[in-house]
Amino acid sequence: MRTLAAARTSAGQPPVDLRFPAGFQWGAATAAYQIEGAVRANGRLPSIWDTFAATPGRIAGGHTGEHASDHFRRHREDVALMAELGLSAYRFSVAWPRVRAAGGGVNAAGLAFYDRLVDDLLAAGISPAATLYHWDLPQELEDAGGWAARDTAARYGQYVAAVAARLGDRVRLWNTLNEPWCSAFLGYGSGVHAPGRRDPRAALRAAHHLLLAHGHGVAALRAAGVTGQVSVALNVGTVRPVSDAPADRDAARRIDGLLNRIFLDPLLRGAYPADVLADTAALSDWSFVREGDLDLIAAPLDALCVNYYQPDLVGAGPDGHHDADTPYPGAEGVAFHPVPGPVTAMGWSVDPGGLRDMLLRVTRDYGAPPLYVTENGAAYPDEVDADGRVRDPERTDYLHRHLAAAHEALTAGADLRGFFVWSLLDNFEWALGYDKRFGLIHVDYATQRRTVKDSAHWYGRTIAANGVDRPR
Ligand code: IFM
Repeated sequence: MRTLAAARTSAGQPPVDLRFPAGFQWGAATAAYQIEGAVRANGRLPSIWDTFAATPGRIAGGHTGEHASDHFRRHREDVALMAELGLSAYRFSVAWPRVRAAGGGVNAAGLAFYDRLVDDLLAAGISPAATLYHWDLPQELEDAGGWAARDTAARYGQYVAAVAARLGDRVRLWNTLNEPWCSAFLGYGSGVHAPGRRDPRAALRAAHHLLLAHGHGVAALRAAGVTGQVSVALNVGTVRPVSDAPADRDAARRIDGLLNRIFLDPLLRGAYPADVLADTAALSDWSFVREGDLDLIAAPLDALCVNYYQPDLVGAGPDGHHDADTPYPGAEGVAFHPVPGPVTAMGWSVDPGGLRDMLLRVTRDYGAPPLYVTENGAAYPDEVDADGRVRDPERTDYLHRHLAAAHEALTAGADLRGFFVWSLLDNFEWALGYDKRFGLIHVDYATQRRTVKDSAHWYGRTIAANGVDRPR
């Protein structure tokens, strides 16, 4: 039986059970270092990921971003593919190392690439969504202390001002940062991401300085009078205790604090959560937070962007449990449990309910800001079949179920404005190299040939219908 939503089908759209609101943004997302390649073009500076990838043993297969998906050279072809799928928005990141001139200042030739990209997107009827920092810190700034140093936040503000001056009239959605949790805790805590430091104290400083950078970035965007919405993209997650035992519930509280509230509270409430400060007191007195920082960090946003892949199931570790590799500072005693059910090629659990719960939690606890899901998707070992098709039914099913979960959240009150699939193209999956394929579009890295996967055709039909049927 069809629902009311389907009965209200607007002219020209096929009937579906779960229709999204008019004007809903249907997008796909990428990040500069993961797709662009051309790491030396037009005076681009080395980034921490160039350095990290060049360090033996850091990246699976010794892969690097040197060529990636060659998007720097093929961006016109890629925009044409986006238009073919009917995307209404495209989320890309601006590479700070392309825009910064050595020693400081602006590299106009590097910035010009994004200027062309934005114009090409608009000409194709696609709304540009720009992320200003997706993990590629210029190496010279890491050499000066990286995100553990306060000055990096101020340098970031200057960089944002330069980008805003050039693109501010055309970008429709701005993300100051992508997933500062990863930059701080994988980059400076567990060290599995660039710059590869393993220092929980530095990780906490980095988290604060990234938030401070966000504050400077928002101020620079506002000062430039940008016309698009100003936001930040967080990898907010649903954290569940493995049992109702007080120790397991406390472990879930601790991880929720260090994954979600450590960013959401300062951004949306202007204060760090007291329990997070207490949990990390043995590592830091947080004296790096200076007067005025939290006012800057909590400047009003136009939207909140959230990236979701899987929930976490946690509990108190057994006596003596000490996870020296944890990215979470001060949570060495917490044990992470596998979530029952299917997993993707990343080993990540497929749990759409976690997306619904996260969207509703943010809505309930943080005053219902307009929301975008700026990343959701799955890696599977896709291959091009002899007939030239990429059959990836698992990805279609994954996206279908997550879109249905997002719709459930919408119906229950989340102000969701758009959904971006991660990722447009197969790309460089950071420390895991090129073997994990997240793309809607398959990339043959030897030839750089693009093949639109079956899931992308499905996504195109979803966009045309502005919704999906209820998954069976
Ligand atoms: O590839 C990454 C992306 O850069 C940030 N969010 C998660 C994706 C999958 O790991």
